[in-house]
Amino acid sequence: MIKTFHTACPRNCYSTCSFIVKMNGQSITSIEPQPLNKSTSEGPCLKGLSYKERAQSKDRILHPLKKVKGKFERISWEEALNEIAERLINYKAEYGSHSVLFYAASGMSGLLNGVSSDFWRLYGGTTTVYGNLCWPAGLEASRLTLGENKHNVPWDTENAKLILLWGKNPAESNIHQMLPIEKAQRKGAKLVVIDPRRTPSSERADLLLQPIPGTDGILALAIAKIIIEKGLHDLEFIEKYVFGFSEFEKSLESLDLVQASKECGIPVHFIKKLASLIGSIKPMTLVPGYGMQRYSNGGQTTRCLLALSIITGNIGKSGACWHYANLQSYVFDKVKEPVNYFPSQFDKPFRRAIPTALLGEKMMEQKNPELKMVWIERGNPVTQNPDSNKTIEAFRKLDFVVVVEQFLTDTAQEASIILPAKNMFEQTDIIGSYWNPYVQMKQKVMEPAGEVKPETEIYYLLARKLGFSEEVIQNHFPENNDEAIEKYLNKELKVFEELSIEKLKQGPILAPGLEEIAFENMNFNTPSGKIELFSQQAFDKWEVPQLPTYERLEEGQKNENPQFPLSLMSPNTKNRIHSQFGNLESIRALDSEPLLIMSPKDARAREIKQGERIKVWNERGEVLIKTSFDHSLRPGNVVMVNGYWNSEGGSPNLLSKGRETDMGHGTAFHDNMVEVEKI
Ligand SMILES: Nc1nc2c(c(=O)[nH]1)N[C@H]1C(S)=C(S)[C@@H](COP(=O)(O)OP(=O)(O)OC[C@H]3O[C@@H](n4cnc5c(=O)[nH]c(N)nc54)[C@H](O)[C@@H]3O)O[C@H]1N2
Ligand SMILES: Nc1nc2c(c(=O)[nH]1)N[C@H]1C(S)=C(S)[C@@H](COP(=O)(O)OP(=O)(O)OC[C@H]3O[C@@H](n4cnc5c(=O)[nH]c(N)nc54)[C@H](O)[C@@H]3O)O[C@H]1N2
Ligand code: SF4
Ligand SMILES: [Mo]
Repeated sequence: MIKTFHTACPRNCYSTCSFIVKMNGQSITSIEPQPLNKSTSEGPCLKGLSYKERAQSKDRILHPLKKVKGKFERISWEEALNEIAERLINYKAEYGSHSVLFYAASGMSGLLNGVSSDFWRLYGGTTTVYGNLCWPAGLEASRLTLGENKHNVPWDTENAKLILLWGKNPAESNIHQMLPIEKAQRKGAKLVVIDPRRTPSSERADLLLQPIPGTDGILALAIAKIIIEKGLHDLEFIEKYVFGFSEFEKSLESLDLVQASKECGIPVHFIKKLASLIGSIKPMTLVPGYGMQRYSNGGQTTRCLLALSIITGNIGKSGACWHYANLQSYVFDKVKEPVNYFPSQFDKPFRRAIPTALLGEKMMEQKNPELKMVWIERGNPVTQNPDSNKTIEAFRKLDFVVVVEQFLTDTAQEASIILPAKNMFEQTDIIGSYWNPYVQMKQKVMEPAGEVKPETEIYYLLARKLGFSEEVIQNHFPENNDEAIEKYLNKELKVFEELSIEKLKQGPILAPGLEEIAFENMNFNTPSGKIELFSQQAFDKWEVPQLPTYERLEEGQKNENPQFPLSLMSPNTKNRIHSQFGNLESIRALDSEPLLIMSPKDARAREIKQGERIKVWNERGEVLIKTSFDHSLRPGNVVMVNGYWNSEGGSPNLLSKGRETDMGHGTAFHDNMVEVEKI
């Protein structure tokens, strides 16, 4: 008999698609679109469709493994958990619990991830990480300015008359966004893409501007200056809702258009053209991407862009929107990843915290106690955090590494013990989205494969082995049966009348209290109660200027090192979510190895041919891969997409530096200079 389940994709992906899974016993018969989700009604992407293959992959880890003389051997759960428990007890007794690092990242979202943090807190606290690899500079820039992170519902984009995709490439990273964009275009809207690369998203654009990486701040300020000089700004809106406009206007006096044009590489007449579009076409939806803020100046750059939406009054109306992140469906704190952007607010006894952007370096620096052990779940830091060589070095200095994983990733290769991880079909959980406005249930549709145990069960068993009291166990660790999990989730849902396990089983539910048009009431949760172009907090918290300013990149422009003249970007790509999916045959058939994309001009200067194997290197590492020429790429820029494993040929993070963004403790992956050499 075929059974139908409503579920949702738990990947760290804007779309957070709903879909319907049909099961015949333990076998998936189909993965189909879920029309109830208005943002993703067309159904999942190729990665979503490959979940069946992923669940059944022959490479999946199905039982605990222990490294013995450099090789992984199968061991029993009893043996694995006994060794882990014994070590946890000993490290704590001998060095203190902070000699253990708990590292979790964004591999799987869900409310149950809270159980992991609870376990480590109850263990007595650990060292953990703060900051985030992804989006915090832009989040913090938006929060400083608007008071919170929310945007109009995705389908409202079709009401825009001007759409700017600024450093975002939704045709690969958020395919469902291309539909409202196309609808808007059919109704006459103009689409402008601003990206150093010519991306699939730009194929539909009316205008593509290709700035020098990391210089968008000055481009935006130049546009603001022209708009204000021509009187195209919305004075009424500014007077009512904006704090610090006159200071902002004044700060633009010293900006020279010709110099700005030289700095960002966009000819003056194109800057003027874009200023005239932004100044005259309303409503405008500005969609800044996350890639663009992964620079040492990312937060200030984001504030410069946001200034354009503000001075033209494009906030709080249908079609008019600053479309960065929509946290309206993050109704439970724990749905957010276990990160906290502000170390001062840390739960002190629980955490000794190190920045995730400098993971390897800071792991090795810890003293009193030194780190002895790391526990990794839902993350692949060797591939995804900057400076892979440092991360590997730090791991190899430890006594003991536990990795909870589905596959033998670069990080799992460093493990002493690997515990097999669940997949999205093997446990029920509840997820939000940072783009669509739904709270959703990811339903369990099958029993875990092999000897796989979800993290909740692993912690339940470990809590017993560590001698946690019965009361603590009852309160924090659901037993691994479906009823106990649902009871745990229901407890979290109780606050919201609209939400219940039973209702969520029927499909996605709009977030309680959702504002379809964000900021429509013009309430801004900032110190002045207005939109803050001038932010004292920006200075007090992050020591950046109170106004949006353009800052030159730390590596790319300030420390120009003639030895490394090429700027390396490592954006996301269609068929992978970071380091996930690339190991599946269906994805490999399309995307088999990492490539260095470069301009033929840079290649010619180095006597390099299309498709030739070359060395990309800098003082942090090297990668040996093939080239692929891109005539549309600006000479001086090279690209290696994010997500390839070192075992597949190389992650761009072998080359990136551990460096924080100017605000939010983000990670400046793209501020990264390299040289390319014939081998
Ligand atoms: N298919 C797929 N989808 C994904 C992901 C994935 O890995 N694969 N990851 C998800 C996650 S976690 C994230 S954070 C998002 C990220 O997705 P996006 O927000 O789209 O971010 P990126 O792909 O990192 O970069 C977007 C674009 O910014 C451009 N860019 C780089 N530097 C600059 C610059 O200085 N100025 C300008 N104007 N543009 C610049 C890049 O060329 C790229 O085309 O996607 C999510 N969706
Ligand atoms: N150079 C460069 N580096 C980047 C980026 C970039 O643009 N350029 N982007 C950055 C960004 S935006 C992000 S968000 C990060 C993402 O980096 P990470 O957060 O590390 O994410 P993933 O690579 O998606 O997934 C990590 C692992 O989680 C595992 N996993 C999946 N489900 C589960 C589960 O239920 N339990 C357990 N235990 N494991 C599970 C997967 O198999 C995978 O190996 O990468 C960052 N790194
Ligand atoms: S990876 Fe993104 S686009 Fe693909 S199914 Fe999951 S949420 Fe949807
Ligand atoms: Mo991300």
